[in-house]
Amino acid sequence: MEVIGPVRYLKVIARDSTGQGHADTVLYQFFEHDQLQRVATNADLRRLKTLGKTYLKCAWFNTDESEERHLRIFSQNPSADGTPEQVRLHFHEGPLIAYKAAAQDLDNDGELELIWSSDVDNDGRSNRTDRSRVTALVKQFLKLGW
Ligand SMILES: [Ca+2]
Ligand SMILES: [Ca+2]
Ligand SMILES: [Ca+2]
Repeated sequence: MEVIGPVRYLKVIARDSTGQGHADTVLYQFFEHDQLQRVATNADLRRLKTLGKTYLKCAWFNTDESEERHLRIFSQNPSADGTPEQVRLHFHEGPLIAYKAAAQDLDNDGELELIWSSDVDNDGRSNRTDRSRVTALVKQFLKLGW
């Protein structure tokens, strides 16, 4: 059980704003020590475009204006060499983690070669597509340098 949450994370929230049964809107918030630091700037939004598209495919969204369902994504660098050894994805339902995924750089060569994932895109199957979605989210998140 994790008592201490990540120092910094990106919170990603998707919504079905038109009531069509699928998410169409993505919001991004940058958190540090569980305090909102800022919302995404236009420059962030450009860099987050691909991440948002991938996240929409995960079908983890809210049907109202809430933030109940969201993703918290963050990196960990226990070796303190400046390049993360792990990136973790927590898919939240309110304060609870509904499911998780992670990528790890086992040999600390800068490549995150190990992917843990379940059915991150909620299509009822846990397969390579889920792993590729995790890989894409992780890559796009790392580009932010948050
Ligand atoms: Ca490293
Ligand atoms: Ca590696
Ligand atoms: Ca799946």
